[in-house]
Amino acid sequence: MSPVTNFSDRVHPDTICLFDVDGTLTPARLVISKEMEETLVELRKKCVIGFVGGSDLSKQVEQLGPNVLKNFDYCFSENGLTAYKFGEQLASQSFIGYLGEERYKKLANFVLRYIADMDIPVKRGTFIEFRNGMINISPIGRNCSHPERNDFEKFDLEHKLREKFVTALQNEFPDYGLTYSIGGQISFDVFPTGWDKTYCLRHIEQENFKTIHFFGDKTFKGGNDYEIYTHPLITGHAVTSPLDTQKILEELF
Ligand code: M1P
Repeated sequence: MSPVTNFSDRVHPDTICLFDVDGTLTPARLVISKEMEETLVELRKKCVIGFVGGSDLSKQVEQLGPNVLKNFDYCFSENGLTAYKFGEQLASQSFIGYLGEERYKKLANFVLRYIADMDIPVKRGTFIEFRNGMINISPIGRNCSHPERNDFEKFDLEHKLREKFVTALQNEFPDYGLTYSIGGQISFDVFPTGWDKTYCLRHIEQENFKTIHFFGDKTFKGGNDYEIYTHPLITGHAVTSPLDTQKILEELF
């Protein structure tokens, strides 16, 4: 099959559907179902498709499959700070470029000290994950097991550890221009204010899509889908699960 270079093969070439990943295309941090894969293959015949997730590309490959760059027209990792169109990487900016080494060092030292003083049932490894467009901070550590991740989420719901951590960071670094976003189960993302999921829209601006659908599960204020879901250019869909996403797609297309 020859590679797609424009969208004229679609029934609605001026419509794009953008999807959050965790809780929208897949269960949180788990793998996409066969049914969802088939739904997306059919949808791609009708319109342009892309995903926009907070995670980095390697996690999205684990969840959406090794052919993710081929299966979506647009792949937006880290809110679009790492971006691909038709499998080709698009230009972007970096977190460290924005913050600078000195300010980052102060932030990282504060975070590691704060976590060292946290009394939580389990601690594993990778407390700060350094990505291109953001850092991800996890009090339990990113390489915990799946049961440990579920337990932490429950513990955090009760003790509000992440909320308190974010408040401490906001108080300590009021002049850094950073946004703290609790989007998943065990961590929160830290990125320059404005580099939320709306960042990805600058990569599709020149296509002049007439309709931009966005599907996400964390569309409430404070959720990491809120800014894009409420953006004036977006037709937003709040979903409760991947099955709900499929149901809404059936109704729409
Ligand atoms: O996609 C939502 C979030 O998924 C992960 O969060 P957690 O590991 O806490 O469940 C992270 O990759 C995070 O960056 C992302 O926003």
